[in-house]
Amino acid sequence: MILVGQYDSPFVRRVAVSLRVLGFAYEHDTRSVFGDFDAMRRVNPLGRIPSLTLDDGETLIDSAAILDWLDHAVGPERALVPPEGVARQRALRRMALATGAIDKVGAATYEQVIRPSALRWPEWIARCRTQAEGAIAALAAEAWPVDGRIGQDQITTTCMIRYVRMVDGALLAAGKYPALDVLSERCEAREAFRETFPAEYVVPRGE
Ligand SMILES: N[C@@H](CCC(=O)N[C@@H](CS)C(=O)NCC(=O)O)C(=O)O
Repeated sequence: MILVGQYDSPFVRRVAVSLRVLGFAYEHDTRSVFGDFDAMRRVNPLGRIPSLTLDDGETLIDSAAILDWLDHAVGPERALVPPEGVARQRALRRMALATGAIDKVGAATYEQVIRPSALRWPEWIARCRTQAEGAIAALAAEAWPVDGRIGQDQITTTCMIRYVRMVDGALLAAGKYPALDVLSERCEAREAFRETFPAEYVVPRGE
């Protein structure tokens, strides 16, 4: 399998961590979704990451679809999202909050970092950050497990935390949400997270 996309994308990273936790081997294609845009569009018509090219040559796009494929491949006993009931609803809600926070912080970051400064829209940035703050506070109020098997809700939320800390640290300063600090420290200590840890956020910068 070939995973396309760099680990500073939390969507790529949650797939990479899940592949490792579930014991799948993969090659890593680290071409940039910005610098190698035309090549990326040949992999995924949307020109986005992540993509996962399977051994039979088929390419899956969108992290949620890739994670769904992985869960089905390993079966309900090992799946990272519980197969049914309240546990599944809870996990899906947490994942929606975490991916929603990534979307909103991402939108604000593209506006603040990539877009030329003369074209930036402060009210839009503030709105996106408010939405992200709501999701992050809701995740901080969840009762996170302190041991046991790791699930996709913990993987996705930990990837979200690292991403937000790289691009907009004030939203998730250490100590602001102690429950998220504990979750992040516990997960980031695992091999699958250490081996995919993004040191910095690499995108073209607007003037
Ligand atoms: N819903 C998609 C979102 C993927 C996404 O937003 N990827 C970003 C990187 S974090 C990207 O490709 N950005 C480039 C662009 O959209 O132009 C998923 O879960 O895979």
